Amino acid sequence: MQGYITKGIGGFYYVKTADGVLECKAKGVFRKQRITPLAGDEVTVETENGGCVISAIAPRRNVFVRPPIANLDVLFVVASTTQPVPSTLVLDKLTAIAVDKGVRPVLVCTKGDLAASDFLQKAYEKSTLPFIRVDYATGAGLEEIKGRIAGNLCAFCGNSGVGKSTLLNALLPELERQTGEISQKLGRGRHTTREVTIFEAFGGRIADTPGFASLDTGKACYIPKENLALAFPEFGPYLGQCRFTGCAHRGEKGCAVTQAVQSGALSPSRYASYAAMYDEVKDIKEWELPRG
Ligand SMILES: Nc1nc2c(ncn2[C@@H]2O[C@H](COP(=O)(O)OP(=O)(O)O)[C@@H](O)[C@H]2O)c(=O)[nH]1
Ligand SMILES: [Mg+2]
Ligand SMILES: [Zn+2]
Repeated sequence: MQGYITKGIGGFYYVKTADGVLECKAKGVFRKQRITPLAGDEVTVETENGGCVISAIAPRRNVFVRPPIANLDVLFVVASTTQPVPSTLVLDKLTAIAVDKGVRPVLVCTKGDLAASDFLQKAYEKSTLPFIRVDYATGAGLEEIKGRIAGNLCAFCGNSGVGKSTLLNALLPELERQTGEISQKLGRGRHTTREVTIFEAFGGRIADTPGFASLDTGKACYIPKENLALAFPEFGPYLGQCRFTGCAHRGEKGCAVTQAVQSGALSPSRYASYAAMYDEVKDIKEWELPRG
């Protein structure tokens, strides 16, 4: 039987199949291969000694280590206009990591009622990244977010306090109850659950990722310098237009990317993030990069 892992906890995996959620163990072979099944994994379930076991894990389209999840389609990167004040560098790192892993990033701007959101909007208007401003007074933005959930496995990230829980509760007033029910079923009602839990909503799936503040923007997620420009999708048309092959877009003569920044076709803040990220990784050797 086929399904996907909604949650893993204490050596048990909860696999959503056409017949409902099955409590499974993983076959011993995975431990030998040092493979840990993850929420989001597409798996095959068999019965063994009257219980259910995960016998196969489909190849992963992508994996995140922290939070532990596989096969994300869409990453909503939540940024608030204030409290906390957004850092375009942090946002650009998150979106670049997503793009590098084949996940589509979507920026969500909160707290537009507390401070102007146009500076953020401006920073992204020349990127190809979707930018959704939510307004809880009017409900603006919520339908667009639901539309982007449809058909996808999604997660929300962003610094503590930007409004991730508020957004999830606005989208799904049922959410709190739903996660409460799940943790009760697992006999963990007392604890606030720290595991990733995937639930279905709006024709798609949402990964509830407690403590998912910032992805692993650390070493585990460094993007090698050769791939970095590709993680800024709007640079695409200029790549290959530079005078020198292998141009790093860091001040070389005849660089089409920096020319596009100067002419206003590309956003200076996006380019500044690219430059900062490039300078962070430029001296790291490929073999020093644990890729997660
Ligand atoms: N005024 C205003 N407050 C918000 C908005 N979104 C979230 N908040 C508040 O910001 C605080 C942090 O929100 P929370 O959802 O807990 O952030 P999280 O840490 O990302 O989950 C809470 O006090 C929310 O009520 C918003 O759009 N406008
Ligand atoms: Mg929260
Ligand atoms: Zn260049």
